[in-house]
Amino acid sequence: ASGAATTMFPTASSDAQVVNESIVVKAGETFDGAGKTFTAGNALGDGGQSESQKPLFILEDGAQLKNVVIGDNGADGIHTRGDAKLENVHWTDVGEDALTMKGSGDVEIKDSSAKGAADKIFQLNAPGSLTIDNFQADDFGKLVRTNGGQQGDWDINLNNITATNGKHALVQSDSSTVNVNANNVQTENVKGMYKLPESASLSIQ
Ligand code: ADA
Ligand code: CA
Ligand code: CA
Ligand code: CA
Repeated sequence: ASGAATTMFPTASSDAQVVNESIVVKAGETFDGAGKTFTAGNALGDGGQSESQKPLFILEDGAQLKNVVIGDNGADGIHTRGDAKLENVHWTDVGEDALTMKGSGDVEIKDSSAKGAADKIFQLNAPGSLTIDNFQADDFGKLVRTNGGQQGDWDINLNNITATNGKHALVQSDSSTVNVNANNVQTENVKGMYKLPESASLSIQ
């Protein structure tokens, strides 16, 4: 598609399923939320900026997550432990962050959205690739952040993105070997844009 991302921001359902123990999607399996809203209970955290919160979902290597709305308590969002695919996943109010790559792998996210991130949406703590296609972000600090001060081989591919009202950066990394490819990224009121070391590779189309 050559236009902006077409994904909408759904609203959280008032009869959300409260998650008090992280839901583990086992290696190679698919969790289909059928469009339901899942919100964190207090056992996972309060959705603020405390780093000790737990995720609603843990995706083991090769797991897929689809048709999920994460509701008003986003806690520590989603953790991936290897390769993962997400489709039609929406964060209505990002908690500490929305998704963390905890294990190296290739993570693909499509037809999804996130808003209300006091700081990061995607936090990359292990090397690998993050490929996002057809995604809307609004009201965030950073869309993508590789772990502060860390070196690693990351490939970050942004395709068909609409990002509005970003406070710090679209992509920020301290890694001298990060590669960022941006294809049809539309932004409005996003401060900082690409904050990367000189040696990083950045391709914008
Ligand atoms: C911060 C913190 C890291 C890590 C990260 C995260 O960047 O400095 O240690 O906790 O958040 O994964 O949320
Ligand atoms: Ca954090
Ligand atoms: Ca976090
Ligand atoms: Ca929030």
